[in-house]
Amino acid sequence: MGETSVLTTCPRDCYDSCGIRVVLQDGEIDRVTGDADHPANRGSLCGKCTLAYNGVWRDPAARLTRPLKRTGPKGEGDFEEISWDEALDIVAGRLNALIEAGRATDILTGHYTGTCSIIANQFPMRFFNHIGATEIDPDSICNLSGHVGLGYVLGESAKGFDPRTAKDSRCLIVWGANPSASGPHVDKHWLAEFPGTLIVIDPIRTPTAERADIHLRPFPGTDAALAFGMMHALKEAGCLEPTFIEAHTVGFDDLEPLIDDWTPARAGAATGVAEADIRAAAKAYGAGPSMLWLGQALCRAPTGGNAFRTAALLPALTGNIGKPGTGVNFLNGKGPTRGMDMGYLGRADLRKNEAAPLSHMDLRSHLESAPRDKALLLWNINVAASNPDQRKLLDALRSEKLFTVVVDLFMTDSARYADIVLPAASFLEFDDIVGSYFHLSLGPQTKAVSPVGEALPNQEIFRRLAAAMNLEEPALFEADGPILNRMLEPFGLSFDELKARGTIFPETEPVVLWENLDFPTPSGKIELASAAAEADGHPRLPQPDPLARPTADRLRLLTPASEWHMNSSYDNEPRIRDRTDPATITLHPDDAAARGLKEGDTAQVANENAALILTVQVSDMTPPGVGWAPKGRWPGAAPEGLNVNALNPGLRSDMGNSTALHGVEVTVTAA
Ligand SMILES: Nc1nc2c(c(=O)[nH]1)N[C@H]1C(S)=C(S)[C@@H](COP(=O)(O)OP(=O)(O)OC[C@H]3O[C@@H](n4cnc5c(=O)[nH]c(N)nc54)[C@H](O)[C@@H]3O)O[C@H]1N2
Ligand SMILES: Nc1nc2c(c(=O)[nH]1)N[C@H]1C(S)=C(S)[C@@H](COP(=O)(O)OP(=O)(O)OC[C@H]3O[C@@H](n4cnc5c(=O)[nH]c(N)nc54)[C@H](O)[C@@H]3O)O[C@H]1N2
Ligand code: SF4
Ligand SMILES: [Mo]
Repeated sequence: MGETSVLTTCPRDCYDSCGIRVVLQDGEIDRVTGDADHPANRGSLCGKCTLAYNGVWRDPAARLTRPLKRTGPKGEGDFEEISWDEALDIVAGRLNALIEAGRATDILTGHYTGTCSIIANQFPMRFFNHIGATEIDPDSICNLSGHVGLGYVLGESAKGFDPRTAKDSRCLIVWGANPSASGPHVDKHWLAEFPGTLIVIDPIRTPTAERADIHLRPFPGTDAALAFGMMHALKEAGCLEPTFIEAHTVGFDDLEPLIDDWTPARAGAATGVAEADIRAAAKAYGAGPSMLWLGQALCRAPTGGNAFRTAALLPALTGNIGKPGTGVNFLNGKGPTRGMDMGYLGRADLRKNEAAPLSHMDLRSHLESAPRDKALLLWNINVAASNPDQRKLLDALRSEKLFTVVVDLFMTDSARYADIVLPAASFLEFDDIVGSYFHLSLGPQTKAVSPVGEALPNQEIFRRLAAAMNLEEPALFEADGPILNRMLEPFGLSFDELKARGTIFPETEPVVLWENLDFPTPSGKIELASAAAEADGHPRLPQPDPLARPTADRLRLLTPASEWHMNSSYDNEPRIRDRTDPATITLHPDDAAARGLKEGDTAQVANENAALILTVQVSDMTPPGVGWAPKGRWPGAAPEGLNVNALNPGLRSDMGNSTALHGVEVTVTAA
């Protein structure tokens, strides 16, 4: 057979959705590399995936290869291999017993974006919808506050701008995103080639911030005050667009007094940003056409929903939306921006449990509440590493009463607490479709090799479980092939044609989203003031008030995306461990000096919830009052058995019952 290659698409939770070329020798994978012709990554893969996809992801010794049954105490990692039939019979028996007892809602499904390919990400929800299980709201661990906040303003939060329209733009604000880690090719190509003024708003001087013409460094959680200061400066400079405001927004008269109150000087005092820099940023944005990118960390403050509402006022007041080179982008959903029928995948119409989903912020307490003999099925998610309240959550997972099933590629911390572990196939091992949440593209996920051992794609696992439970709903058994073709129908393509073409843009030319300025809000306009928000218990208007700063002995802890991890993935890749050990916290030189700490010292990072020992790095990339310790390490690999999420008691944002992990405060002392 010699050398052949397969074109596929990276399905991880990343802005890039890179094109991948899998090179095979005699049908076996020789190497996983970037696709030189792919518009997003142009040949390279990120460092972390280059190592992981050529390492643990293909290493049968690192992967789960057979179903496992627990033989020792939970958390210890003692398992025996069993057959698929036996594993599915055990799970089916437990779930059917709960359903027959009228307790289907005590079956909890926790899932997120371990893989974002559409069938593996959504199809299992058909099973859970049909049996009437309780869903743990996926976005509540990530960005739900942003969706709710932006939803109040625009009526739709998953329709932003087409990045290709940047060629027509003269200014871009990147607010609370760090694509140098979270979308490295967006950073390296799209941002580097942006034709106008680049403004980055981030307390940390990230590599993305280093690219900026203007870097504003507000203290975390003070972004709304900054936005009001910018609106004041825009008004003074005559950059507000009265005609646009009149025609396409509601609530300006209510909002204007707040704008007048928040001078750039006042905003500067509240945020720590120099007044002149606020004015300079407003001037560049106001000149337009201007784009605004709202990153996912902006909504992870306790006031994150409000921050989103406030930042979204800038395009509304200056008319920077609905025209080439403008817009406000959070995430581009495949339904709202590519017309795909995403609801078909998970079949929400089959849903039997009408109750609101559970928030991840309530998972621990819910597991602790009676009756304790619930069932918890986790797939595409690693709650033991990534959820807050980690110590108590691990205690709850340790309960012998709870029945836990984990579907993953690896023996993660969560899997160690499972009764039954089921091996999932990786994206290299089955066909699917990947749609970027930044670029308006769609790419094939093409099977390159057979799954390792007995691993199966998520969707096949849940088909087999449905059969083992004697369920009869036909939708639970639909095969992948027809679903793939159905999802591509709007584009007049079959899956085989997509595979042959590689990544496509359903709209071949750049699209101006919101061009008709028709907003699905109650008023049909952009809602500067929102009665819907008020009805939900929020202020009618976005509020400028900054989040209170920590007291002098404490630091705010920021734990955003790491360059070397994909959320909690890849910490088991030895070459990534070599690059990321030991676990660090970066402190501003003044904060380090005040604590008698220097580079390389070990420090105790602690609060009411936990204490961790981390190695100190000293750099003014971190502002005074802030500690920076990126996410992604496996708690089980640390001496304490915990990671930074043990320091978060489960802080909630102001909207959506969603995580506010960047509100965590810690003391840092010499260890
Ligand atoms: N401190 C801190 N904590 C955070 C965050 C933060 O910024 N700071 N961010 C939060 C956010 S935004 C998120 S989204 C969460 C994400 O947190 P995690 O749930 O840890 O996310 P991932 O590591 O992307 O994926 C979860 C698991 O999916 C597995 N997986 C990959 N492909 C497949 C597959 O095909 N099938 C199955 N069954 N499993 C697969 C991976 O091996 C991995 O163990 O973490 C949250 N936690
Ligand atoms: N390499 C890598 N890529 C990833 C991930 C990963 O773990 N690793 N995770 C993926 C997932 S699930 C997500 S949700 C995205 C997240 O990716 P992004 O949207 O980029 O968000 P974060 O990485 O959480 O944080 C981005 C920046 O926001 C800053 N920030 C924190 N608090 C505030 C604040 O109050 N105000 C302002 N203005 N800035 C603040 C942080 O300092 C950080 O530099 O990345 C995805 N891509
Ligand atoms: S994680 Fe992101 S940067 Fe890395 S290969 Fe996948 S899409 Fe590309
Ligand atoms: Mo996320």
